[in-house]
Amino acid sequence: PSITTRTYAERAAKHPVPVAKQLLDICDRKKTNLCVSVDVTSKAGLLRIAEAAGPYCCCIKTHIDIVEDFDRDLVQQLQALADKHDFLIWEDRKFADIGNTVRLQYSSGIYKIASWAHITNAHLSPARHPDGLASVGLPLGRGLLLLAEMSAKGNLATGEYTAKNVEAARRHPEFVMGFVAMRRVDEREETAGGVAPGEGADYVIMTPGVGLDSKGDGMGQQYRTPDEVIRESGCDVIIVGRGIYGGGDGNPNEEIVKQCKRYQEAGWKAYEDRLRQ
Ligand code: 5IU
Repeated sequence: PSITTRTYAERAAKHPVPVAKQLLDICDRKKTNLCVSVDVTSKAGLLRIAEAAGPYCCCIKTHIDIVEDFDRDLVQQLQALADKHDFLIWEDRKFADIGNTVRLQYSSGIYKIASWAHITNAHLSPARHPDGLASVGLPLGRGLLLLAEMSAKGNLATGEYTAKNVEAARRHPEFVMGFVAMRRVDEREETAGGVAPGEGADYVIMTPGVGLDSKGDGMGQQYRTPDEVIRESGCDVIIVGRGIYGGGDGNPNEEIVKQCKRYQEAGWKAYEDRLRQ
């Protein structure tokens, strides 16, 4: 049976990547498939939004390198919020260099991403094997998403490139937990380059470009609804940024909570409808 007819709980029980298991369990427990993307430039703003959104989401996605006043305390506080509200942290780093370089970018420097981010992601472009990242992330129990598709208008992650991502994922079943993609890229024979999905293979598809009130942002972003993403396209997690925090330094807390509830409800309804169809 197709992955889209299985519940998050059923999939969690069998998933080979510990962090994917954790994520799917959180979705089931909190009844949410919402990942909140927080692209703000201050430590206080990031923590405030994570605190407000925490109860309603399974994951908070960060761009840590845009924070002007980054320090170790920021990631410690973020980790404490993740424990308190039961969500995972995804640093949307989009690694894209050779194995030896990404290994260092992941483990070292100011951010030491591997030390605090449960999930990170990478472009496949420079190498067919995410071995460099796996050497750092695997011992720490981290998970990797490959960028099989993107949401922006006219992006180049299509066709053969998408298929190569799916192939690469199959070579690291214990570390690659899934894909950033716009649809169920792992179940389409034509995009998988003729390679049949592995027996019991389960990839978590996390999908940006989700908005209920807008179709785009004038800078290439394209928005679809939670129903289009989860039910129609078979993706697993909706990623919502400005639709929730509002852009700039962020909406007031009451508005963030209100929008979180709205997207959580819409995403969960789409999931329940998909199980029934
Ligand atoms: N993001 C995309 N599209 C992609 C990928 C990542 O929008 O294809 I890969 C990121 C960028 C931003 C968030 O951090 O997801 C979406 O934010 P908004 O919901 O504010 O557009």
